[in-house]
Amino acid sequence: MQDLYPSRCAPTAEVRQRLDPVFHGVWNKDAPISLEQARQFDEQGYLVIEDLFSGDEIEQLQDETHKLLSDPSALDPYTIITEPDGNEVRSIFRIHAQSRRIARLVADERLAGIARFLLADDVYVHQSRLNYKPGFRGKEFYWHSDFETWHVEDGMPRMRALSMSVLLTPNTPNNGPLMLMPGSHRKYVTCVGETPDNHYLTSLKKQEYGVPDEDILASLAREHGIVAPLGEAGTVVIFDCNTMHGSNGNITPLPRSNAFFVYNAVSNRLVEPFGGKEPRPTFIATREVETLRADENLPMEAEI
Ligand code: 6CS
Ligand code: FE
Repeated sequence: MQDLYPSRCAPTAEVRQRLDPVFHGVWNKDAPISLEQARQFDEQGYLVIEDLFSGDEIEQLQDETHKLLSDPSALDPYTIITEPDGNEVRSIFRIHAQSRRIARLVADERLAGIARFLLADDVYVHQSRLNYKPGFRGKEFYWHSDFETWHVEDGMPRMRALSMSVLLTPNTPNNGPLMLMPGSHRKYVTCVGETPDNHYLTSLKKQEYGVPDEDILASLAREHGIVAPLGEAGTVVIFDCNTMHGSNGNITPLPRSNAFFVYNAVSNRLVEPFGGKEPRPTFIATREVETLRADENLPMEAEI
């Protein structure tokens, strides 16, 4: 398959044009979001939706994530990523396959239906994770485009995927909220440097390859600015696979915990990584596509 988005293969970094639509569909009156929201996502590369869930559902989700964190022994050990300089849990990957409540949430029509609409295709979960960013010790996530990594290291062919970050704790100006460069999703920033073997063993702790150079980041920030969507638990931040984003460390006592669900179009399923290395493990990048079905929409309270 032709590599339309080559990266980490040239001596210098470049800013290239995006070749794919952002909103892949056409708005209609039965859409799950308004025309303004669809335009916001298409033009800015992100969208914030509040009040999708009831207070009870948010509490259920917080209880579930506390349970996951409090009993890591019940999890697949390789899905637990600790902070680079300590044993605090930084992320837990593949949570939709390790928690039935989260499996229901990720398939919930209020989320998957929006992903299906924006990607104009059936969808599956490419990746899910809890980023805990604990108080005092949660480290940063440096600037990056998710798609650049998913293309080079996982073999995601086109830009037809999006992330939904469900805030589990209040995201305040101080505790390391997600930062995005609005509009940056329409440019493809290539990176330099050969990807190390088994790069994920370090990149999920601290990413040093597949990060743009500072001159390009500075010019993107000058042109697009930086926003940090804040909100209470339950707020959902939807962002395109190629929107430049990152987040600062958290030295406040308050954790900044978010659940991330990455929806990929079924037509955009992974092929061989374009970077030529071994594919990353499936706990990071799903290779067995299980299409999410609209009828699997059980309220989170329901016990299976
Ligand atoms: O490598 C990845 O897939 C993960 N890394 C980051 C910093 N964001 C996307 C994803 O969680
Ligand atoms: Fe990311």
